[in-house]
Amino acid sequence: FTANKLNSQAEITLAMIKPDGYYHIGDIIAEIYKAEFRINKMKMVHLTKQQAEEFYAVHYGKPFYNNLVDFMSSGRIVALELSKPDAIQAWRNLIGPTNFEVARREKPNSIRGKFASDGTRNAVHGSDSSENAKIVESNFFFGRNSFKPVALFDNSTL
Ligand code: RTP
Ligand code: MG
Repeated sequence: FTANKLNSQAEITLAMIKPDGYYHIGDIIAEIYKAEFRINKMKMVHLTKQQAEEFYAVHYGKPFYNNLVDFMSSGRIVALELSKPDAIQAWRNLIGPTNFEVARREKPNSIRGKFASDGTRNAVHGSDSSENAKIVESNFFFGRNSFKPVALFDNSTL
């Protein structure tokens, strides 16, 4: 029995509390703990438009891209590296469907079901694959060359 053995069953995912979700930080973090995620890292930032464009580069050219990057750079967000077994799917289940109307109708108790307000403003983000979570998204916020936070919480050595 070692801490490493426990950790080897855990997966990480990168979550964001988006600018609209910022007003519900307490409720969202309570949901994270209730679902037994570990918060490895947490960083509060205000993305520049360029940084938002970089994070969402995979969506470049889609009809919602400009609204999305304007919104994501419009206020503070909180980036979190979460871990637990099957974290990526577990977090996506907890946040609910992308579309706010579907979320409200079909998953009213999900985070988006409760807090999303339109097609763009859907309160939270979650990684969609393990590669994205680690190599792309966590690295974007927490890697060696990542930008300065407004506030940082780092639990990784505990
Ligand atoms: P996310 O990446 O934020 O976790 O959301 P997702 O995987 O559920 O959705 P994705 O398709 O990756 O879209 C990224 C974000 O773009 C905005 N969006 N707006 N107006 C629209 O039709 C539309 N479609 C997507 C949302 O903020 C979505 O979360
Ligand atoms: Mg996505």
